[in-house]
Amino acid sequence: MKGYYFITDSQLSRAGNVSDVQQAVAAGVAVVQYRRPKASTAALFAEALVLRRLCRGALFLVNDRVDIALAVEADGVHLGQSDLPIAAARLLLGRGKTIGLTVHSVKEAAEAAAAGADYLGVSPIYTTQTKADAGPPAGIALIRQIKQLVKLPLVAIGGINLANAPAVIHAGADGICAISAVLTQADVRAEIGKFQRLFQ
Ligand code: TZP
Ligand code: MG
Repeated sequence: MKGYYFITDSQLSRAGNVSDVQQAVAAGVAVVQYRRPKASTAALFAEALVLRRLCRGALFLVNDRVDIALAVEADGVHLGQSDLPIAAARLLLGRGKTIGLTVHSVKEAAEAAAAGADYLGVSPIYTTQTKADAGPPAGIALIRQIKQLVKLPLVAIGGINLANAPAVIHAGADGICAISAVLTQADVRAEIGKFQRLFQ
């Protein structure tokens, strides 16, 4: 979970999810999360199968959908607070798979750690237009607070760009995700590279 964490977004993508994931893998990202909340199950499965094959060397996680993750033999899932509980997801996926959970508070972070999450998404750090129901921005203070309490890797998300990313990393984020800041740019691979260099 160290470094830039890639998440797909069909709405913001210029060249499509397949091209974006190819660019992300070429940039050397450690994680690719396939997120496509509005797609049908059939469309999700078909595209996940293609993306899964592209992610050699990168962890391939599916957003929300444990069934799709199992069906394409993904490396794990990223869940939200209203998705399947971690214990149930773990039962289905088994111990070897990665389960991430989005948290919005110190309380949710402590609960996620107790439930056996492998890493936490801390969200949203700043105001975001990319996820309508992301909730109010928590600011980097939440990263610091969770870091003190929980020993899991923390991936920060929400309104992160090249200007504010250094402060997010400094606050203790192990990984950062910036969706619009990367996918609205013409050269996705080059843009990811700029975020990766912040970790060097
Ligand atoms: N989960 C919490 S905020 C968010 C997701 C998927 C969207 C982040 O997008 P951006 O464009 O980096 O603000
Ligand atoms: Mg979700």
